[in-house]
Amino acid sequence: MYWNENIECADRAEMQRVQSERLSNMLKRVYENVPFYREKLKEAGITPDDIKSVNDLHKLPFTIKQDLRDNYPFGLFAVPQNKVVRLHASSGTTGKPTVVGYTQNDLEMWSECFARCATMAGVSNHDIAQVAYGYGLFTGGLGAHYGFERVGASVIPISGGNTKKQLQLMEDFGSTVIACTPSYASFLAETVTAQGIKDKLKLKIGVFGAEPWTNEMRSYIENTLDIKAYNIYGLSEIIGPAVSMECECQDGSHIQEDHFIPEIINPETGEVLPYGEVGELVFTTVTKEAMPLIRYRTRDLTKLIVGKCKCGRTTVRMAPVMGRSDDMLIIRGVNVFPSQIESALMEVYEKSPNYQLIVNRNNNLDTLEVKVELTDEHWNSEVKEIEMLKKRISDNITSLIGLHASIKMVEPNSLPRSEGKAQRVIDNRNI
Ligand code: DLL
Repeated sequence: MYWNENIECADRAEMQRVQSERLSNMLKRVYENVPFYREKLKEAGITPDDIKSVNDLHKLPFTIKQDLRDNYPFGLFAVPQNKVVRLHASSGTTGKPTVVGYTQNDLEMWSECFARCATMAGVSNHDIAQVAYGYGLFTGGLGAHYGFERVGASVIPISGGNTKKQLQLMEDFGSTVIACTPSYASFLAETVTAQGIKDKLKLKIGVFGAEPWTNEMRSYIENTLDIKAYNIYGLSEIIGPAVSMECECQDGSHIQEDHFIPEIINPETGEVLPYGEVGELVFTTVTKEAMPLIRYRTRDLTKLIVGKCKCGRTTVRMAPVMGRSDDMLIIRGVNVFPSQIESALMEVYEKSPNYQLIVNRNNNLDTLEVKVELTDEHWNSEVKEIEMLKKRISDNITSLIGLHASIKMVEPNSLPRSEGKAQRVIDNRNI
């Protein structure tokens, strides 16, 4: 089932024609209405007329998160304030938040994109969709809400947290779809198992995103809740959730490339990389009215997959995000992504582990500690068994990333649970 077959299954030439036309219109709009971009294009010696098609995209300058901060709050808007009907902002742990505005048409486009995604996951007007992403400045809750409504599903706008109530409504209302972060889904799965209520639930589909997650974590959630788990990707600067989504083939996420043109670049040099190579994902939004972005550097590392998918869609796909170029930890010269540690843990752990990485610097030497939460079963087992588990985890991490980590097994339920995005890393080196 497709939501918009004409575009989702368009041939390349048609897609590029649509992209080129929209790109050209967008550039004219920003040149006229956004002083920041007019200056930037002038500096690069480019006028909108120089960009004839998507093939000229690489000539345009990049936009980075700092540009949004420097123009806080509304400096990048391309429409007057009376056309802006919604504002979202990302919290940002450092500096000012990044603010994104939407016109009525932008919200329409966002709901259309989410509706395509929901349909990809098999969600329809026969479903009851529980939205456990946070509602508020974060785009997850409202983005999913209007998208599921667009396909006619019955939406439960419960927002994140309050696990007891989540499970009660899930059971009483017979929710068939759950949308939340994968770390919260893991926690829900854990609680469902602990309460022995799986048979009382009608869940079939999970729409999980907003943070990286591993295949191992997917299997844990799918097996424990007996659902199919789909990856949804997005970032507030572009729209929020629904920039891309997995179909039933689960072989990369289809990008809504008639709205957001993707490129992969070498994060060091900015050079565009060919399809299939891993690098930083960059998006140019070609239909957004309130805040169009030219070649926005997401910092997310992935690769693009071209070619018709088995589902019939032809849109370019992105592989699961393997990390962010700014999340990558460099420990004693070794590049470490939290997702690699998670994979190493999951190979020896039969459930989705709760863990935390703590990086310290002692006498100029970086150390990595991995705190792993024990299950009740392990906690009550022999010390020897826990020691064996610890050794297997340690060996696995060393063989996977080539770095020694000290492993600390901690009590069940002692690490913080997340209702939104999980905080996996505590890097004490910058303090
Ligand atoms: O996380 C939007 C969203 C909400 C996406 C709900 C999916 C579901 P931000 O808070 O601006 O927006 O964070 C964006 O989160 O650049 C990625 O680093 C990460 N991210 C989002 N989705 C995924 C995913 C929302 N499926 C940042 N896999 C992005 C890996 C993801 N990382």
